[in-house]
Amino acid sequence: MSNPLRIGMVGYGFMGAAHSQAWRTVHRVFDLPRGIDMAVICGRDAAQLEPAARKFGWRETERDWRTLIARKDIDVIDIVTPGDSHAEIAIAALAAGKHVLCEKPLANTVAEAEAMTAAAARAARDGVRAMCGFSYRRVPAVAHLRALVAAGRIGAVRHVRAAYLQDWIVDPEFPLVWRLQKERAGSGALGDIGAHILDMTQYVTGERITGVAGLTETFVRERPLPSASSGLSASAETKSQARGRVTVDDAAIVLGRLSGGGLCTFEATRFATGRKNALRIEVNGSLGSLAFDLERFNELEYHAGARAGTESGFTRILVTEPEHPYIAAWWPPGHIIGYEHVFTHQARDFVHAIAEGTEPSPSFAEALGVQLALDAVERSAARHAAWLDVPAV
Ligand code: SOE
Repeated sequence: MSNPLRIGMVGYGFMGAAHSQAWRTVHRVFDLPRGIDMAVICGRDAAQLEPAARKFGWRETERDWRTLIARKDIDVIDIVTPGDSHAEIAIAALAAGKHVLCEKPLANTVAEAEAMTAAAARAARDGVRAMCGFSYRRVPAVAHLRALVAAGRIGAVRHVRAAYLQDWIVDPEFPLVWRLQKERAGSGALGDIGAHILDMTQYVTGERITGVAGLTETFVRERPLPSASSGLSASAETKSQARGRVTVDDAAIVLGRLSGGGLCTFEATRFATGRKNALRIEVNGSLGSLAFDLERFNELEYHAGARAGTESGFTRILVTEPEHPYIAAWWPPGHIIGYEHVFTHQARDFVHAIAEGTEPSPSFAEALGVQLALDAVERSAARHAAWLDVPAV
């Protein structure tokens, strides 16, 4: 395809693999207005970068993101680094006229997220686009849930009940990886997985979280230092004898209010023993309810409140039909898809926004909205779950 978008990706960890898979696939599955050229992968450690480039399918490598951004032959910067570098890279890339896709959460602090949002607004005047990677919006069932809520199928939203549960650090000997360090990750379970359910809540309801009260806890306060950086897994060999302080939350519990008058509860934890990557969101409305469970990726639970007596209760919608979001491009009706597909859908939507000159969603401003809610939860938790309003963007 002519005029392909030339992608430069910064980072090569778990999300680097997920985004690479998306860039490799997106133009082969969807009919895109622009082609994709997986031009350059960028990272500091050559020993990890070169094999990642080969494995993931990138043409070239760069060791310094500044050099990457300065290149004239790059159109898009895809940021899949830990949160401490998002702001610096994104702001520089936008100033250089590159479209930016940035992993979630947008930044480690509200101040950084505000600066990124301002940079995105400035760049937008020249047709440059910026999007944040809240990938679960691109689960077909989640997008369909949103459409059903918007169509009034469950009436006014009364409750959102959302939980994102993992258990990968239950072992106190699990090393102090970057996700457990505040200066690198910003926060712990709250920002890493709580951010997803806060964003999903605002996305599926079309409403804003206006206030929160939060509790956070760090159950294991010291851990062995890793001798090599590791993402979600670390073997015995990657640990050293020395120990360091865990500076983020292990778990967060949040009460919230929605702009439409509904109430919400959120739970984000890495200590839900036995729960690997369990995300569930249920929306109860005045006319019915809808629920999504990530472990049942291709389904929605639906209760139409008007259905009485022997037919009441939740029924299962199979989100596998060509009329459902994203599905038509994949397999014949009834055939299921999974986790990696959401990154492909995300890449598809971003390419369309760039080519068609539309504002991508979630924009940096929307992601700043999530950051403001995360920040309010942390401040509330520091004040024994005091009620705090979440400022509007
Ligand atoms: C780690 O907890 C993590 O990889 C998150 O960072 C992702 O956003 C989520 O998709 C899976 O879990």
